[in-house]
Amino acid sequence: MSPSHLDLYHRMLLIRQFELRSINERKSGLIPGFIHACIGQEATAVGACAALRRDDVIASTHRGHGHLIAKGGEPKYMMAELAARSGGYCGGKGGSLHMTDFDLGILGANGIVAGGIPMAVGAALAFHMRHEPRLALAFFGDGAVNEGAFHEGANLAGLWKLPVIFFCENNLYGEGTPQHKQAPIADLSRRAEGYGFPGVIVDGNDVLAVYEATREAAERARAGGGPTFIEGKTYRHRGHYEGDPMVYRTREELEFWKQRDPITHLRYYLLDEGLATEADLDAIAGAIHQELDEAVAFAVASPAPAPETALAGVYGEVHDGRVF
Ligand SMILES: Cc1ncc(C[n+]2csc(CCOP(=O)(O)OP(=O)(O)O)c2C)c(N)n1
Repeated sequence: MSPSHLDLYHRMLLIRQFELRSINERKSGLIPGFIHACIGQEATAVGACAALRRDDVIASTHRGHGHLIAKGGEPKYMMAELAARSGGYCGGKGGSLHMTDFDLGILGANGIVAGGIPMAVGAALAFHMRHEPRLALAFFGDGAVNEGAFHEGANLAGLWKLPVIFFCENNLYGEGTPQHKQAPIADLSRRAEGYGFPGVIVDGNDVLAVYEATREAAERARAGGGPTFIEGKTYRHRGHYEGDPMVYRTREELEFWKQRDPITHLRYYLLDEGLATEADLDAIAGAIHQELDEAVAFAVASPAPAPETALAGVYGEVHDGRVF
């Protein structure tokens, strides 16, 4: 079933506002550590996850807040995790880079560039061997395409026709290095041909186009047709991390992409097509504001992890040769 346009808008705005609030709470001292914001990239996360089923899985990245919210992650547990509080997704021990919720099919954010790709391919291999009609989607950036983990994962997935989608959020930079200084080709989706599966390019700031491309890829994967590489061309509005002086790009370039903001784009589309009124969109913004106030209150009220739990959850428990 197609997602409702208002749901897509709601999720994208929730991601944007969650991150803006997190950035403020980092300044207020509630949140320690790094924040890698995905502001500007909300359409790739939301469009892709809208084409998945609840029991499909995603592997995320260091820029993962959007992926989690798009797959159903709850802001209050995310905010508590960012604040290093015990009520967070990983008990406050992981922070922004290590949020996981297996019940929602979130295999985890990942501090290792391309680190989620082998995990998604492994999950897809498991689904394939168990004849389960599920699939895995790995999100990664343009920089990750130059890592060995991408090539090894893509090769096996192509060879064994695994139900996996390689979703590259090409925001044109790996930290401060522009894409043309890291790879000899402009369209990274061309890499897929070498591994025997299709590569498609999509406007990563158009949530409906992203949804449609991912829906097609998911259909092919579930029908046994194997992987697809989707390259969503997009842009991050903020630095690589909060505090990045951003000396590697011009104000004009940033302005060019802000004119193509995915949320503004969808907002005008909804209003122009008569799919929503200003009042509908204001009501969504109001509900999000309240949800985020509650998320911050939840984080503030949640205690720090108890010292005696420091080693809990570090290792899986092994029973009958299986790790739990
Ligand atoms: C294996 C590895 N190498 C280097 C780093 C340092 N690092 C963190 S993020 C990043 C850039 C990643 O760029 P990209 O994959 O394009 O993702 P984006 O930040 O653009 O979302 C680098 C080099 C790392 N975390 N892991």
